[in-house]
Amino acid sequence: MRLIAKRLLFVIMLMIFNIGMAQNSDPNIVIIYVDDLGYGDIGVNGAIGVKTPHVDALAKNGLNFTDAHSSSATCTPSRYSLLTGSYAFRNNAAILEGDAPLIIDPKQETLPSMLQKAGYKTGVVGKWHLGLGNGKINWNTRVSPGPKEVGFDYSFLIPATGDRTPCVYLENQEVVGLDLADPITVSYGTKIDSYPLGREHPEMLKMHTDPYHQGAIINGISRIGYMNGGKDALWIDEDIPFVLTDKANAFIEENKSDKFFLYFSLHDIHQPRVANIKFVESSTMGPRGDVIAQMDWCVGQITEQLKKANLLENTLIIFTSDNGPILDDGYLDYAIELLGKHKPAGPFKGAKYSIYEAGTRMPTIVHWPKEVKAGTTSSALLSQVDLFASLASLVGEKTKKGTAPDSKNLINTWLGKTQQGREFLLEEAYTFGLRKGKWKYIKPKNKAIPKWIEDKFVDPGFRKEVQLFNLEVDPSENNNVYKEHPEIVEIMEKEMAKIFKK
Ligand code: NG6
Ligand code: CA
Repeated sequence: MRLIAKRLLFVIMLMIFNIGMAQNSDPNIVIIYVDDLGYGDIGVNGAIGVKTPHVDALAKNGLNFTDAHSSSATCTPSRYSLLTGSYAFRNNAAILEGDAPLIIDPKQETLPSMLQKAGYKTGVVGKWHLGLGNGKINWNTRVSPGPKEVGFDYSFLIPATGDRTPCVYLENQEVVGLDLADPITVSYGTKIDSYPLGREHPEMLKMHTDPYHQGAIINGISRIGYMNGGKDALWIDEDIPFVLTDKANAFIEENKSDKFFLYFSLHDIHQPRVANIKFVESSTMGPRGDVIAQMDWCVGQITEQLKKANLLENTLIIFTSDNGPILDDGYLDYAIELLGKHKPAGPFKGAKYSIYEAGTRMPTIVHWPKEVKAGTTSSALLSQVDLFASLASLVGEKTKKGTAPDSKNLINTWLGKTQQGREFLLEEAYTFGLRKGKWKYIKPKNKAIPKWIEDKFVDPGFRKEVQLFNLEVDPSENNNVYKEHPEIVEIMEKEMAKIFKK
């Protein structure tokens, strides 16, 4: 009897120990989400005009992917898919103005709320661009719903983009440094009392712009949208990377004894591209290169902070971008003129907004010394939409039925344990692309394209005929072979119909 009791005690102790171990061994998770960074913009992928030693170090000590994709060629849709595991088209997610309502339903499970269930402290620092509130936003009180309501315990946000009003930070959904005697109003479309406008005061501008960015002038830069009030709360563009990095590091410091998930969503290298004086002329490409160097510095700061807290070994860092590179997105910063031999998209065709590969094929590095072999590469076909199900599996969470409908558990691929990626991969732009192995199918344009895109990019990716490319022999999508391979076109169209019907 005593022996049985002893054995039982031993088994119970073993179980307790195991549970403790399992909890302790869950990694911290940090997604470093860069804005508009192209496949070829980092050293390990062949960058010429700028050095990125900190990002390269992540690759050297981790796993670098050559065929990993954001789910869309623009920001809001990619972020929506990342956080919900659902394709953006299912919710008509498109680039949002700075006063748009939140596009994630607070009732639905999200990547951060799933991780909360698994015991993680969750935080978002940086660019949001998923909308806030329910309609008309009052910026002078707590803005809700927002990150908290969709699963982030902590938030420090740039509400939309650097080139859109309001130009203020929100911490836990309240404007930072707001003087209530100087309340904020914001408007898109309807003219309101506003800071001086770019279109009326070009002499006040640091950088000239296209006609779409000639609204409120703040810090010498004119933006999309009107804004009034909130003088004490205005951000200084040149300080944004430092402010965000400090907040991200503070989040790590505060949560170092818990498991945490940090979604560090850098504003760089989105426009307006104005580097801090510390980084001016740190590249040979002018402002666009300088803000890549600045972004690289931020990455170094985060890894340094994790190292200092003794957490680097067991932190899963996923470094990637929301959409492809863009040289001229409205502000005159000589990115085209100063490019030299640097290839922002690497060998791929297209750019931000484009359905060609460069629109969604992202620089993607996974770093987790405890689990991921250093200095490896993977050519597996992967989409960011899969991070939801993959991370759920990693932390042992089941997702509710109907949650993350497009997300596949490919955790072993993300960690380099297999090279087996997706069979099919959807790419969203102003039309749709579908990948299967070496094949890339492009559906003829099916959506109205905003006039400014039509004006600026005569991208044949938007044309009306079917396109099919064999990326193995034609990685830059120059030779349309759809007539030679009707059988592949058929497979692709069938699969696409299935995705749309789901
Ligand atoms: C576009 C802006 C562009 C950029 C983009 C969002 C115009 C003409 N252009 O609407 O400047 O802000 O939105 O970029 O309005 S993204 O990376 O957040 O998708
Ligand atoms: Ca972007």
